[in-house]
Amino acid sequence: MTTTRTPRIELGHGDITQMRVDAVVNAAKSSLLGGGGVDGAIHRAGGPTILAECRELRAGRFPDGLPVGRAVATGAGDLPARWVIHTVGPVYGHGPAGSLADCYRSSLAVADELGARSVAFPLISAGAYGWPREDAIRIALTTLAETPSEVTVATLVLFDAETHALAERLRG
Ligand code: AR6
Repeated sequence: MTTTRTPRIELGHGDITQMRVDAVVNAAKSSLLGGGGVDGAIHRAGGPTILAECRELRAGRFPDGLPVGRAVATGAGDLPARWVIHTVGPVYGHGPAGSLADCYRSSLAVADELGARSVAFPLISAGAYGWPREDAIRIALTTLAETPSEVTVATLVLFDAETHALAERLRG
């Protein structure tokens, strides 16, 4: 039976790679082969096994890369988490409407497949991909709160103090 439960939302502050959760979400690029921002931080802190698994995914399920709005899991290498869930956010102003919300929904769906109960999310698309922070925060909080999932705690991790304070205000 599909669940009707929704995650409890928490706000976190700082480096997502240090979170003691079952799964950490990566704001990846479609190639899955690493990059800057949170993606670079996850691969640096997690070590080479994450990239090796990403290369396997490219050789197998996703020869053309992971589409925007979709999500896929790997192990988490040396991170405290067990899994990394990679999702590709839309570049602001491009891509189909709703694809940023799709990232949060598909990441929760993958977390359910894994049996992850605690998941930490970065503010997807709000860095290199240019999404305005306030809108990105609203979409993240609304989507996480409304998506049925067996995940009990979804933590939205804001990297800097100003963005964290903005998220606190928007959550009310
Ligand atoms: N922990 C938590 N949040 C972080 C961290 C961290 N260690 N580092 C950055 N952020 P971005 P995007 C925040 O650019 O916009 C990459 O090169 C950051 O302040 O990481 O989805 C990929 O390879 C911002 O609020 O992701 C892709 O090519 C948020 O994470 C592309 O950038 C997202 O910023 C993806 O761009």
